[in-house]
Amino acid sequence: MRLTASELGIRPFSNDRYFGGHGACPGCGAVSMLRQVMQAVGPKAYYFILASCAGSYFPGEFTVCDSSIVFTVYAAGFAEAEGMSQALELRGRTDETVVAYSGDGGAFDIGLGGLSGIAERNANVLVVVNDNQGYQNTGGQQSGGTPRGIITKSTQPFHQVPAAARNRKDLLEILAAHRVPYLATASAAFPRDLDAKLKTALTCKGFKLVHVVTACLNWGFESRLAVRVARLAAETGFHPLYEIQGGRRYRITYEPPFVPLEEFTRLQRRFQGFDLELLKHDLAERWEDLRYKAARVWPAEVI
Ligand SMILES: Cc1ncc(C[n+]2csc(CCOP(=O)(O)OP(=O)(O)O)c2C)c(N)n1
Ligand code: SF4
Repeated sequence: MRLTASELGIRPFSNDRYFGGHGACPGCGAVSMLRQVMQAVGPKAYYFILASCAGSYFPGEFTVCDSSIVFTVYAAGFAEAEGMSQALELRGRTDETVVAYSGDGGAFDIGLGGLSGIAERNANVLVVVNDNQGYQNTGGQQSGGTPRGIITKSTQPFHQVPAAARNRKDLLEILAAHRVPYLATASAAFPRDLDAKLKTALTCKGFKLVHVVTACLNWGFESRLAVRVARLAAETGFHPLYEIQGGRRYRITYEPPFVPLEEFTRLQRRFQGFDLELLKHDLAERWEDLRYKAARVWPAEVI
């Protein structure tokens, strides 16, 4: 016997790609980002979700989106997405999009080998990295994307490595070295910028990645403040918004007013006892590097 969608308790499809009923923490900054991603990508899409908090954004009991979802593992997730894009291509189904969706732990650390592989092969996949600056689904441990000095569940009790002696990976720089068609950073609190970048990404055949920093409640802010925290991340220069075409052409898409960093840090517990000067130094260096690269003029034939 075949049951209709309403008999199964599944909500009817609407113009919204992502419905209410998710299982994320109330106030999670990633959910509005995911909603924006799904709206921009449209219904004909396959999402490969690497192990992360996103498992709770799609609880499974009730459909909360109208695209196909595959929950997968760190080591294979990116390659599975590539395989799907190849299968669709072989069948001439070029109007469908394959998305690999990963946390920073998956993209910066555990799945980095797979990510590098599909970037090298220029797989026709849109990668969305939900960077909440830690392994948040397992309680908030430090990842390769956690800025230096920030207190996480795994750094706080031990302080084995002094903050100044640690490094942070720059994922976009790693991928720019692969010379992929399109890379961008974005923020859920800047929806027009995010939407424009997703649309640009979707016009590129091959590898494209949008790296979104989203506010996570494990950062220790009030749940109503996720959008404000995400907005301040960009306004203070903590999270620069830019894009890179062909691994070389950098463009800063938002010139921040450089609101004092303290406006951002004072809202979050993870910055308690934190060496703000270290962060200011890192940000100044990052901006100098970014401006240098954005000012560089490449000959027209170099993509
Ligand atoms: C190989 C492997 N190691 C560990 C885990 C346990 N695990 C599940 S989700 C998760 C955290 C993921 O962190 P991240 O990728 O940053 O995504 P977030 O949860 O922060 O959204 C971990 C460690 C796993 N599923 N597979
Ligand atoms: S732990 Fe953080 S990222 Fe995960 S659902 Fe909760 S608020 Fe969102």
